[in-house]
Amino acid sequence: MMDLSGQSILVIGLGKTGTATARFLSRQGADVIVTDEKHSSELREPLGQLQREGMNIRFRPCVPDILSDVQMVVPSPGVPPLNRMLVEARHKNKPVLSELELASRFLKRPMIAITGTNGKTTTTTLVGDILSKSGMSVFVGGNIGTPLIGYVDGPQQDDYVVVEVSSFQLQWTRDFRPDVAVLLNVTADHVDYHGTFADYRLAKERIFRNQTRQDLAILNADDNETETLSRKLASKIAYFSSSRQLTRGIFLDGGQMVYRPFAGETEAYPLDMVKIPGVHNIENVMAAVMAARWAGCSRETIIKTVGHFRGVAHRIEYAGEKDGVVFYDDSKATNVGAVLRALETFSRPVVLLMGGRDKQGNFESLAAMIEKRVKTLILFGEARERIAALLGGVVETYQAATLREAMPLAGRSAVAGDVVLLAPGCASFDEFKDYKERGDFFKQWIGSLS
Ligand code: UMA
Repeated sequence: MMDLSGQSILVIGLGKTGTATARFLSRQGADVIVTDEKHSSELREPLGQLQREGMNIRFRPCVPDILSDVQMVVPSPGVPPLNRMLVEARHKNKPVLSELELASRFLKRPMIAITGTNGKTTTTTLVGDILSKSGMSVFVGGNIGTPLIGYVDGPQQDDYVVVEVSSFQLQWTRDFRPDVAVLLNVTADHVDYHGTFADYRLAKERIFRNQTRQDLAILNADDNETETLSRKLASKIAYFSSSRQLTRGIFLDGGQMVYRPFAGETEAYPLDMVKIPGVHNIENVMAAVMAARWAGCSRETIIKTVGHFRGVAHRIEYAGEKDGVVFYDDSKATNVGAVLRALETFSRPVVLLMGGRDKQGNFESLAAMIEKRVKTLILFGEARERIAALLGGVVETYQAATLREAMPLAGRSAVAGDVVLLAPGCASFDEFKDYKERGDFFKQWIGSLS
């Protein structure tokens, strides 16, 4: 723990993280300066809230001058490392710590931290579920929604803390040391923020940096960089693989997931307990099983909880079945990359619902995958004509003005054995408040079929 009282600390960004951080620091007796690239008039809500709570904070416009008076800087995750305030802070030798780093210094509970380009929300949620079903009390937070700093500001009464951590939060860590750290996969993402792919990867690997022999690192044996990484780690290592057998770790063998914690000892899990689709989800479950076993959960509770787990809402979420047609809600797929990932998940013919408010996505890049996986394309919303012009000729295509009108078309196009997938590749705002309302509408419509 560190003594923050009387210290002058600058918090950059007044979103979820910055607001919770400013509150925490003020309660610790620090002299808190908050700044944001937005004008204070756009920040009436968070500023007003903190002031009503009696927090000792001052707002200053976001210019490097304000750094002279501070002893430490806590940037919000969304502030890129090359932001001029951060460059200047380092130039002036001011320590820069992320909210995650700060929070972990005050954390008193054991922590399971999960990162990766894809699947971290699913895995974090699942680990949280298994631990709770095992009778433990758990705080689930981090990048998934509630910053960890808010948790350490409270009584910290839970048995475990399970946090989703992003490369943005890991960037400014120093002593951060989770008891269990999971790296699911690393593929290109957020390069605009980190500068290069190598830097993005290095930020993710910081999750293991301070682990010791008492701690567990869970790694993807199928990732090319894993071998190099594992040589650098002091932690115990548990591997998962969806493509080959392992002497230690968890892997697939026929219809089973086999966990071999030590050479010679094995534990089997039926593969059909996994109800969420795609190999990537099998990998997420594998990582979750090892984290949960480490935390003392039983095999039986794991099988039961995984069997009931339907994934995270609106992310390739199983939404129901009618006459042999299975429906999936991927309303969260608001860009072309996410549509591609969703389509890779299915081997059965797909009736794809795509459209909404256009974000000028490069839909043409979907052509090959659509030809391979999609049987019928149903386009809706403002973007429908542009998408039709780019992709309409590839497979049978229909258009409807709204998702509401598109749904019956999808219902009629699908036969037993098909998948109906809502993966819009667009924003929802032309018809709905947000992607959640769009996904809920889709699920209600399916519910009304039976
Ligand atoms: N701001 C600046 N300067 C900048 C950038 C931002 O002043 O250079 C200000 C903005 O004007 C705004 C505030 O900072 O007022 C926003 O801060 P933020 O973007 O860090 O957002 P938060 O509300 O604090 O939310 C963050 C995470 N956001 C990002 O990492 C971009 C949320 O993850 C997370 O849920 C939340 O903390 C709680 O931990 C979102 C996300 O998209 C879901 N994460 C990325 C991902 O999952 O891929 C990493």
